Amino acid sequence: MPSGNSLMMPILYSYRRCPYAMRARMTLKYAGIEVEHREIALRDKPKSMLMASPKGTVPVLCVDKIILDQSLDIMRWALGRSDPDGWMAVDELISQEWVEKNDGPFKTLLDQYKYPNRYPDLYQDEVLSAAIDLMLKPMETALQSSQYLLGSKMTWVDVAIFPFIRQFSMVNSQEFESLPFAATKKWLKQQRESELFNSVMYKFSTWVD
Ligand SMILES: N[C@@H](CCC(=O)N[C@@H](CS)C(=O)NCC(=O)O)C(=O)O
Repeated sequence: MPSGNSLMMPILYSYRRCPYAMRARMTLKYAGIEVEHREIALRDKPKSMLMASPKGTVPVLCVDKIILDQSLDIMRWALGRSDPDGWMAVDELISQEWVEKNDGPFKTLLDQYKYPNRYPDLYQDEVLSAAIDLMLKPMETALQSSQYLLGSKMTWVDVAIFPFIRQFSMVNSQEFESLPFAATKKWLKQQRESELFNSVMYKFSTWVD
C-alpha cells in the first residue's frame, strides 16, 4: 500500500469538554468524516500528538500527511469535503466577525468569568456585563429576528460559537437563567439538545500511545 493514501482514517486528538474540540467534532460528524478518536488528558498529552503538533492544544487532526491544529482549520477542511446543508453558504466577512469576536475578546471574558481566582483584580459583575454587551446582546438581537445567527438556516458560525456560549451558561446557570435573553436561550437549548451535539459527546477512555 503506498504511504499517504487516502484510505488512512484521519486521527483526531480531542478532549471531550473542550469547546474548540466540540466545534471540530460536530463539523466532522456533520460532514460524514469518520475519524479515529484519540481522547487525551490535558495534563498528560500523548507524545504522538506533541510530535504532530508541538503547541499541545486540542483539537488536532492528522489526515494523510497534513496536520491541522486549529479548530477553525479543521472545520474548513471538513466542510470543503462535504457540506450537505450549506453551512458555508454565508457572507464570509460577517461570519469572520462573529467568530473572531468569540475566539478573541469573548473567550478572554469567558475565562475571567469562569476562573475568578485567576483574576483577583477583576470585578465579576463587570466581567459579566462586558460579556453581555460584547456577545449576548448582539446574539439576542440577531436571534430575535431569525432562528440562527446568520438567518433562517444553521451555519458553521452557530456551530463555532455554540460550545462557548454553552460553557458561559454553565459557569453559573442560575445567573444565566435570570438574564433577559429568551431567543439566545432557545437557540442554546436547541443546539444542546440536537442529535449532532449529543452524538459527539460520547465518553471515550483516554488514549495511550
Ligand atoms: N486556537 C486553538 C485553541 C485550542 C485550545 O486552546 N484548546 C485547549 C483546550 S479547550 C487546549 O488544548 N489547551 C491546552 C492545555 O490546556 O494544556 C484552536 O482553535 O484549536
